[in-house]
Amino acid sequence: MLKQDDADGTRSFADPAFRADVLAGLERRPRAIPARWFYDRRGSELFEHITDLPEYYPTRTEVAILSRIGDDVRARIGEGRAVVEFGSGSSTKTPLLLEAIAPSAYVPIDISGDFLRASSKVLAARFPNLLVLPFEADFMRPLTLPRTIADAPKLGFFPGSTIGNMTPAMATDLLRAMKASLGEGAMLLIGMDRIKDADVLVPAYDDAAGVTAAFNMNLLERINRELDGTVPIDAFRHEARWNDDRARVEMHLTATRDATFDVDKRPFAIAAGESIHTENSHKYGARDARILLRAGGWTPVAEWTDPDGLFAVYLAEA
Ligand code: AVI
Repeated sequence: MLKQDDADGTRSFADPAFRADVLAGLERRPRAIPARWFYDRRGSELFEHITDLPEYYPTRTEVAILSRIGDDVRARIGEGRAVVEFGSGSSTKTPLLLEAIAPSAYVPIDISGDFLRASSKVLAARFPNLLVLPFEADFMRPLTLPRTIADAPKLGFFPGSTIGNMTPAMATDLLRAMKASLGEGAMLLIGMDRIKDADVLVPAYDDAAGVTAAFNMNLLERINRELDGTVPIDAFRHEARWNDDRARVEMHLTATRDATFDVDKRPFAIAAGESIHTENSHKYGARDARILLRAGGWTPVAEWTDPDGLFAVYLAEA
């Protein structure tokens, strides 16, 4: 089905997987739509903005850790590794690592080919002597990496606490898939956000400027834009909740009044107070993180944190 893209007036195809996830997510109780659908163009821009917010400590804290540990990481991993990044790479974190360890090659893996190619181009221009091999794939499953790097030992890189957006079961599966993809002798450098007081965690996901609210609400706008939706946006509000039992911040879109709407010509009704669960962001204490890594088949060998213990970066070996 052709759909109008509000952002630039061009026409694009509605993703059938988006339609299927939204329809199934609105049918189920409790209602839930996977967080990966946040990241259309507008959502990605809003996420970039989130990473600069005063309340959102993870990005700047992890960047500060990575800026400090380069020599130590280099000494621990040895020479000649190929860096395999799970995700397209960030314009700040990836160069920090590449500068520090001077790898033999860099392979960013992402399911979104356009984004992957654009960010790889920028990186290749910045590191003209580095072999950059963008690889379009779903890294949640074991992969056969490009043959060019077959003989190099690998360093997997998974910053940003993105692992926190998965349930522990999914995170364990992903760690195992990474181990299988990276092969013998691999190491993994991974960022995880730590458990802390709810009065720090909740504002990080419900900032005063309302950027995270806009990021969450954009999902409803995307449904209306791409799936013939009639969701009354003003009948929902953004909510961030700390779920202590599951050690995670949850984001919800909570109905402020009873509402009815259509998506893809299917009718839905939601009662005031009911919510659509849109994201989990799990937080890991020091021991929890090591247990998770071991459950995923990795042995932790080093860890670094910031002076306030907000965020941690782990190095593990296969
Ligand atoms: C991408 N991910 C690690 C972010 C997080 O902190 O869970 C996504 C995010 N959601 C709201 N703010 C940031």
